[in-house]
Amino acid sequence: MPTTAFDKESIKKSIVGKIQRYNGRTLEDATEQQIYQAVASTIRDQIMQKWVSAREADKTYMGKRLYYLSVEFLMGRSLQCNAVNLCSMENVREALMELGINWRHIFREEPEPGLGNGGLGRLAACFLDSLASVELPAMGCSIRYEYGLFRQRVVDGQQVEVPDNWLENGNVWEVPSPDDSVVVNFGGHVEMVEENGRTNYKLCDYRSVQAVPYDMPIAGYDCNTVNTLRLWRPRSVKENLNLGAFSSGNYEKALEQDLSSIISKVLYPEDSHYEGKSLRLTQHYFFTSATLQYAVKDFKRRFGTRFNLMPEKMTVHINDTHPGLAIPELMRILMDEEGLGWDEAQAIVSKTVAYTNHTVLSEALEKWPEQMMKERLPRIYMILEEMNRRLCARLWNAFPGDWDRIAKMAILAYGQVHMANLCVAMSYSVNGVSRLHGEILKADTFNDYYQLMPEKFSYITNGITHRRWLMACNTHLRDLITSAIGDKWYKNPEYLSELKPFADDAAFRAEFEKVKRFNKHQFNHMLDQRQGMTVDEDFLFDTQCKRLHEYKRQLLNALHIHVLYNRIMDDPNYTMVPRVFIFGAKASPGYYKAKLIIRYILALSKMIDKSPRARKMLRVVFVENYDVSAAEAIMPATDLSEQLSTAGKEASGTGNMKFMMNGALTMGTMDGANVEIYEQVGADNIYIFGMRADTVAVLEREGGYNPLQIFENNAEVRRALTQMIDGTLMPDSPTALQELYHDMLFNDRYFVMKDFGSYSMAQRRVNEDYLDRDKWLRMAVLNTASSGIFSSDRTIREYNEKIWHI
Ligand code: 26Q
Repeated sequence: MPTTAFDKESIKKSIVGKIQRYNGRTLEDATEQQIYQAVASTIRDQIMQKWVSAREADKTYMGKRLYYLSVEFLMGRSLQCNAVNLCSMENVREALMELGINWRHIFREEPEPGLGNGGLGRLAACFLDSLASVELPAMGCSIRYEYGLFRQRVVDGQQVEVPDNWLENGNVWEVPSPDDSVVVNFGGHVEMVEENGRTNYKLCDYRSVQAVPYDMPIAGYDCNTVNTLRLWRPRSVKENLNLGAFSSGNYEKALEQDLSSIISKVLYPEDSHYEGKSLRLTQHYFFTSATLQYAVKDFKRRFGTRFNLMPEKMTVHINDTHPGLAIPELMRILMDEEGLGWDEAQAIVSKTVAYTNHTVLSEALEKWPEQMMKERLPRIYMILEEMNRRLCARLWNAFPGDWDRIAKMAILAYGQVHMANLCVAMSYSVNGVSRLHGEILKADTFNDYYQLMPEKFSYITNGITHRRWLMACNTHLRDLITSAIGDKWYKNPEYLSELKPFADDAAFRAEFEKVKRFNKHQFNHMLDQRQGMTVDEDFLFDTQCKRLHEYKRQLLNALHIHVLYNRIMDDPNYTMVPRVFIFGAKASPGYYKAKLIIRYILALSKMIDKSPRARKMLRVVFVENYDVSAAEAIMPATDLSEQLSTAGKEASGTGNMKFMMNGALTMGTMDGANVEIYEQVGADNIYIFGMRADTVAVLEREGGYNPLQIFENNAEVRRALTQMIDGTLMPDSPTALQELYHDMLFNDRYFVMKDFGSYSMAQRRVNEDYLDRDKWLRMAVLNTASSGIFSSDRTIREYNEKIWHI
């Protein structure tokens, strides 16, 4: 055990002492929030000891460093996971118990930093945990948003967004590092000056914003590595504030000029959907520029001006295209500030930056109007123009005369900056996040580039940190596994496979079932706490939790529930395995159809609850404000995981892995990482349905299919759809779901109707299998036992072998 671990007695002493010093109270009089602060800062003290020595060692480190740039880090709460990683969780739990305090109550006082939308942001957070735990020197870099992703409420059967003021009570985990502040410039114009026979470019009349780093320690599991998540916070540069306007009382004008007060106000709530807002562009440049300036400073501290060493000594990894301005920004620093020539600078940059793609949806591809880029970032725009000129010359040689193709591949075309083309052309590595996704990138999305530079392309299947998503959130399953195979899987999760023989052990299966029951009970606690309701713990828990998006097909799930309801109502003898369908999903505030789908789900829930008979077999629960903390209660309690995306659309998925690890079976299409889950567990331990990606692609090329035929031939579907708009479902607003109905019949872009039959058949099999308790539990155990490969430790090791070489 690491020597810095605190024993139980010192933990108790520290907590009581802090409450006395900071709050001037005794433990008995302290609020839960105050006790939380005391417990968290006790754990923080322990991390700090390691952080100090890690930073000390860093000073003489001459190897490679990784900068992982992401516009989102969806961290979730830190206290429990930090305690787990420091091997102090047991001591903390016992210390609190002896002080007469319930640790679960204290831990939920921690506000959740929701600095991300969904998969991409949560992946970045899992990566930080794994980077530290496999002891790679890395820094995560992003923005310190004042408001995270909105909090979701349900009012009158609809989503309502509420601001998420996560910093209200301060943040125990952050430490400002003002010494590392840098200045980022916006706007202005570029002047050329001849100096010593060389043309230099100078930005004039620009507006400056200071970037101050706020650092969060990231402690690895059972080791001495403590990495850093660096969140940049803008601060106004004094000279910059419009003092004239300010002193004449024109505060609005003074503030309007103060970019710094708005840059980091709020995280944009769009997930897999691009909107060309200029403030967003400003956010992206703000944190990439700050990060790159810091990285170059650190490089120079270590290696002086031997910039040709840069590709060996640092990698800048960009999480999707959002931090893609790292490419022209590094060019700018090397040329304008360090005096390198174009060729030299480009050779370095294109060996230093690596890019991961997370989506193939065309509406999510990032593009910026050239005009906006020119006005906000004139020097960066200039560099992009020159980069584009050289790129197109090269493309012209490769594909002479093929203008269409060249325009498709260009960085600048049709008045827009194409960030994906910039990232593919100028980075040394482009990777997908599952095998299928990697293949689609090569065969389709980036096929033109793949023909030209095939060696850049790879895929690395996503993963999740088994520490948060099993060891911390499902302590009873953790202990059961450890009682069977020991604890070596904590450090090497692939050992989970040693659990496979236990699938045939009746006593083990019985214990496994008990754990699931306990977790359903814990889920009920959470649900009761959050929205004052509970569900029957005897029911099968069937869950679809993820961002709301048409391609993820929550609609398919809802339509199926609707059909089940009608079966129950129409046939007094109908029975089924009692099921609760659990949904959790935030819709982007401007995504109208996604919001309609939420209304549909909520209306179904209400309609079912009105029938005492239907309620005995069927419930629909919408978990409000689905976030990391909710997920931590939902995953362990779930029996069946719904992964219904139209094949070819979900790049990977990571929720699918969390459910599997916690012993849920997957109901899924052959999409993203579902394909690899299928390979790990085998066809007998998963429910696969629906069209394959190649079939979908063919149908799409043919311009779709005719859903009306299905409507005409399938009476159950027809009935459900009709009820959607005839007042049966929503007596108070019968026409509310008209657009959903219309889309399903005339513009079923994601093939909901097409896959319905196959989905419904697969769901029948679930019913049968669940009744056979031995069979079901055997499958569930095998899912957990096969999940080791989906630990992000494996993912990170693969990134290091294939891409980073640290
Ligand atoms: C970009 C520019 C402008 C506005 C918005 C965006 C934007 C924001 C968020 C584009 C995409 C996203 C988020 C994408 C995302 O979360 N993708 C998910 O990434 C996961 C991790 O790799 C995968 O598992 C999921 O399959 C994928 O959907």
